Amino acid sequence: MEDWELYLVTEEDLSAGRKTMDVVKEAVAGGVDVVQLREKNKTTRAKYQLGQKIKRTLDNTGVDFIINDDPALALALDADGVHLGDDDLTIKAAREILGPDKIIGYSTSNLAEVEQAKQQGADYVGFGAIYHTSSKDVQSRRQGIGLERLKQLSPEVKIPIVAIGGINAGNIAKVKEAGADTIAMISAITGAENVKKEVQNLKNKMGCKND
Ligand code: TZP
Ligand code: MG
Repeated sequence: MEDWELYLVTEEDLSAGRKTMDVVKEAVAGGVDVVQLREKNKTTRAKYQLGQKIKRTLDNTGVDFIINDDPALALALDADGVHLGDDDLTIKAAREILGPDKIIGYSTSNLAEVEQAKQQGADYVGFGAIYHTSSKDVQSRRQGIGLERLKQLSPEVKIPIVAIGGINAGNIAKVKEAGADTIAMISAITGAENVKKEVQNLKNKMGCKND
């Protein structure tokens, strides 16, 4: 988690007609550090089957694998962790299912939520939507919260902050500079014409070396 720079969140419906599996392979070749299986329009069974393939692709690459929403699916896939939000199981319940070693991330939009997630045992927080996004139906109070809130937050928070929402090659450097430890994105990666090249470009813009 400490070395996560770029975090891909998958969504086949936002992948320009390509399969998520192909987007993941290209993104890994380009250098993403972590992949989250999201896929809001797939059934649990379909996510399980796709997750098994992604897991095989990520094994031995050093790229971490996170499952959105569903701790049982994360356990069944032996993923590295789960990402939760307000509608999902609590962090405590997820911890009971997954044990002490798996990563638990939690979605937040303000300092109070970050503090609460940290207290409840989250290993990292998602923070956003930084900019306006149409990739997710975000509540208006969480939409486009801006860099100032991120700046205010970053010195105080002792767990990694994963910034998300409307981030792309044009604004990624600013978000990183405002204090995000990790940058997460759906459409700027999944919708890119050349996913591998775009991931390399994004990592360069963040000032990371491509490894
Ligand atoms: N959580 C907050 S904003 C968002 C999620 C999953 C969507 C991010 O998608 P994009 O395309 O990178 O704006
Ligand atoms: Mg969720």
